[in-house]
Amino acid sequence: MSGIREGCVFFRKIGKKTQEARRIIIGDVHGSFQALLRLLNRVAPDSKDEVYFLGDLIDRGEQSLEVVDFVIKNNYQCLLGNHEYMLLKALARKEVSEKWFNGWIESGGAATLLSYNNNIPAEHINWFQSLPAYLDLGDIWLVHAGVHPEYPLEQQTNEQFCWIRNEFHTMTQPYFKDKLIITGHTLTFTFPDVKPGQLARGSGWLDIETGVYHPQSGWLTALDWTNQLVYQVQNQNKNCRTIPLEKAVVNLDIDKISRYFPRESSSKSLNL
Ligand SMILES: [Mn+2]
Repeated sequence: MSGIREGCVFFRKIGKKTQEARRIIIGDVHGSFQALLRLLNRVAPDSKDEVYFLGDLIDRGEQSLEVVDFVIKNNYQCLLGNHEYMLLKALARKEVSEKWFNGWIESGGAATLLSYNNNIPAEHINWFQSLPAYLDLGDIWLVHAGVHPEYPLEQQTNEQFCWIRNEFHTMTQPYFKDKLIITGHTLTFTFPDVKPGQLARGSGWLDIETGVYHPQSGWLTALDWTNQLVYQVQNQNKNCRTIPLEKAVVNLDIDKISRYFPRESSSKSLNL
């Protein structure tokens, strides 16, 4: 096989060097089942390792059903993303959900309905309903989109945890003193000076959503927090790579992103 493939195996061994159970965090999959299988083949989690998905398993890509089924069957942990949130709102009650239904369909939900042949089983709906908005893992804190910097957690809703962008990304002080917030949701390369495939770090947070579905990127990311390694597969070709976290991440200049994304205009619309 090709050198790239051998390289993948080589790096996998480095990643598995320690005996310690690994904490693996995976960004938004968006129905890209083949890319997910390739990624997990590289990461090769064993039964000791803990695998976490940051939400948005569904929509945009063609195989939402397969992705959800796979995550459920493997008993991996998953957070609620705004796309699962939209699905639940859209399918909740016909009379109140037309706006949500149309919004969801236009945001990639059409591909999900096609994948499910218009019939999402109750088991999957119940599973979506059971997903937590955030997970506290001690030194790291996982959430799909972020938190509002000005409110305590108990005053925030799933809409904030699943959708927030500007207020969160322009924080000048970390939300937690002793925890790094790890998110998906916002495409990293929409921040200034971040290239497709790179991760983005701000004040107390790290965004690993590299946009597997996006024509400008195609990278799907898994972060091995234990070994500080980033595993990535490319959905548009057969490329894959493993990079030390510090080499994969761009530290954002908060003044610069505040100019790109002024706070006061941010909370008015829902960016689906
Ligand atoms: Mn999202």
